[in-house]
Amino acid sequence: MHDLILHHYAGSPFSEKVRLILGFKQLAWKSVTVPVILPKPDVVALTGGYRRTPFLQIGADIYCDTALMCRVIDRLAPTPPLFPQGAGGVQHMLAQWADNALFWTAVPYTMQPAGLPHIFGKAPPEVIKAFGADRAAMMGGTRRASVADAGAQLRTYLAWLEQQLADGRRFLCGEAACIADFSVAQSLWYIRRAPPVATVLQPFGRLLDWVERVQAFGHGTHEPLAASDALGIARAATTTAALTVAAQQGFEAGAEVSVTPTDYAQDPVTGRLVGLSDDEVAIERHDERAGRVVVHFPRIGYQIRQGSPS
Ligand SMILES: N[C@@H](CCC(=O)N[C@@H](CS)C(=O)NCC(=O)O)C(=O)O
Repeated sequence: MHDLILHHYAGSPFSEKVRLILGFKQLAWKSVTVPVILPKPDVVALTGGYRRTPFLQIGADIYCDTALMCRVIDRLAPTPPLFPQGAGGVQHMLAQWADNALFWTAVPYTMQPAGLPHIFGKAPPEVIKAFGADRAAMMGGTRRASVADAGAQLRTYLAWLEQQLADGRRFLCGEAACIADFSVAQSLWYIRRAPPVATVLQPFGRLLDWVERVQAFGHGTHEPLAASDALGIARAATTTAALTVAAQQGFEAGAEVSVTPTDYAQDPVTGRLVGLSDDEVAIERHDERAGRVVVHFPRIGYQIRQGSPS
């Protein structure tokens, strides 16, 4: 089997979600550090234009979006289960809420003036300015929560989570960790990187104990890998994912399609449709440096369109 290659950067919350899952599964993986802002030439060589962080490479298969990456990791390493039966259907709903609603209060709240020096360290002002411009362009016209709004929403959400733990359970959906724990933990991890802002967590004692338990899973074992070597691995590999194109969804196998995130960073990826189901779409593309790759996306949060976008 090919190595698991995580393309990520240290300060990315969604990457932390996946790193903790790799720790939970006690997996060994290769670590490619990607740029925090555009341009990302080595990223788009593999993904075809998707710029978000992280993504997972397995040979010539490129998995975008942590929702899909988590399912792939759980399929490859089923023990301990990331989606335990006992955690029920609500684990998925809670994870989706955390990846969206909770995340978009935690990030603007942490990026208030008191938090910035902790997030950016000793970065010079032009780096912070470039980051702001990159993310403003990535978000398009989306309205970002003010610190006051984000704070109010965040405190409400934290109280919900504390209530969920009120019966003394070890994890959010019971005695075993599940996907919801990792999706929620990424936002708390981000807030805790900025200690003056992390005081918002103080009233929530059970939640603070819980996040320590999730962080204790660690990140598994990993070795650095150069982006150029990751490209070489893709070029040398043939895709191994077993794929079929479901009938009656309005798309033909082999047709040219584009896949675009519907929330933010709406960069289309174009290719030939090779896989389609209710929870995944896969397209094949050729890149001068990466060779033939198959790029996979979840269906939730993505739009498939016929042809290439003009
Ligand atoms: N739905 C995506 C969201 C990923 C996401 O928003 N990641 C942030 C970093 S934590 C990002 O891509 N920021 C812009 C970038 O890294 O270029 C997922 O689950 O993977």
